[in-house]
Amino acid sequence: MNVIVDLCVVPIGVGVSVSEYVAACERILDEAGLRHQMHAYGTNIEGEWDQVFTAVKRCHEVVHQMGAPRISTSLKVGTRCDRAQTMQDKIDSVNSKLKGEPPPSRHPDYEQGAAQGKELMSEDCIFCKIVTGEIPSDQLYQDELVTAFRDISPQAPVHLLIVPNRHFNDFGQMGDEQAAIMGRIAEVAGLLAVEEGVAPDGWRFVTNIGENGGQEVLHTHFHLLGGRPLGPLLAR
Ligand code: DGP
Repeated sequence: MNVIVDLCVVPIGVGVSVSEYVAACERILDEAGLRHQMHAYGTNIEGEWDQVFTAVKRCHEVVHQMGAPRISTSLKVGTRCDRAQTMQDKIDSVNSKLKGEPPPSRHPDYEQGAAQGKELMSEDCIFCKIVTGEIPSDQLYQDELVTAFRDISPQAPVHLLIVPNRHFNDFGQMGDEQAAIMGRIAEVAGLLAVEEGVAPDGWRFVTNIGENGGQEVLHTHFHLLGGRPLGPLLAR
């Protein structure tokens, strides 16, 4: 289970400046590979529950080792199971409202759904449910931004799908603000191509958009295909 926390570690009995202790904690979070954002009264951290709390424990251990006899930590903890949401998603959502723009995931169909009183969230989306684990999949990779799993109906010896955890109807709905997600998709695709053994001979990475594109599932996804010569790009 993923968690977002707001951590404020306050060493007691070490004088008025705590910055060296905060720096030590930031280093621990870096080493743990956790996404984190320091602010004036603490640090937001996101990641897998056990990894986050192991890092919090390590912060206490190290700050004690540095000479603090007491530590008083405050911690806000948030989880959600209705959909995947990162810290950046929360910020983007507020920023888009400040700019007077609809959230980036709002496709015209989404607005239409709203007008018809349909549930706006992606509850009906198969891939959102795969991301949260509500629908089982043969999952190969997941982090706070993307999930990769095997296609249920493989068209090649290796046929994986890589999806953003957050719902976008299709790739055309994604923009500049999703640069981090797109970068991660590229990175994970390269890693999985190596892991699946298709990197040496080559592979294909495609996304279908809309009806003419042959898109069946309305949640941005990339097909990673390989393991045999894939022929021309388009069926003739
Ligand atoms: P596209 O046609 O580009 O929208 O591709 C959708 C792909 O998603 C298609 O190759 C089959 C796959 N797919 C559909 N439903 C599921 C599912 O429940 N689990 C998995 N693993 N793949 C699915």
